[in-house]
Amino acid sequence: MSSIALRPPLFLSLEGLDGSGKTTQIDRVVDLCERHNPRGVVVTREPGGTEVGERIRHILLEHASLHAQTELLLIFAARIQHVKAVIAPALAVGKTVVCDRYLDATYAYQGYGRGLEISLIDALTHLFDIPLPDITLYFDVPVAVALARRAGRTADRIEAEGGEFFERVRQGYHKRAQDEPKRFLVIPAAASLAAVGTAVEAALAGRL
Ligand code: Z5A
Repeated sequence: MSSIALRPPLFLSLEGLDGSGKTTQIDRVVDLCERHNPRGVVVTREPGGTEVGERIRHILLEHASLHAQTELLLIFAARIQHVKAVIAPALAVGKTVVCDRYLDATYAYQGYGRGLEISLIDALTHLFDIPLPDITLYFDVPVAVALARRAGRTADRIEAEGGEFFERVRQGYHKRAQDEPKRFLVIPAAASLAAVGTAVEAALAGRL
């Protein structure tokens, strides 16, 4: 068995549709992680997490028109920088990393949402040695709930997609969760704030 398999789960990602409430719950996740890891917790996000990554995020969310393949490669460019400059160094010194969106978002949005080949995302992941999180908290809400929670907010380029796009994205997340039931902790996130918080704590109990 490799030493990586023996280390405690240190790399957590949060995933879900926009409006799923993942960012609202991130402080609770970070508090729980801090209690279990005296070496500390690094909180980060994708796209972003580095100076160049934040610049790429701006292009991704605000540029009027991008080809789907351009979008995919920009996301991977930001991710490579993020892994090398932030995630891997933090994990190497035993810190916990909590990342608001990561690789599964690429499968869900660019793969299922945009219709790019899943094998292309697999290949890029393999080619650039992108690590998988140990635990992914997936905040599952029906598309209608996510859209209602975002109502009144100015939509960025990706948020401006229609309901059918987000139905495909949700299917993509469900497929990822089905394929990797040990890594994915599915949180029913259409419930009240308090109920979602309790579900997060229950899901992480004994896993940190
Ligand atoms: N993207 C991509 O396409 N490919 C990739 O590989 C990656 C990302 C990594 C930016 O992500 C975009 O990047 C995203 C996918 C794409 N675009 N889209 N569309 P982001 O995570 O930065 O953006 P976001 O998803 O829009 O995050 P967000 O605005 O932080 O949404 P959220 O985290 O899901 O929800 P929230 O902000 O916590 O909550 C939304 C609202 O609902 C807020 O008013 C809350 O007070 C409310 N809320 C939260 N929980 C509840 C409950 N339980 N009940 C009632 N109301 C609630």
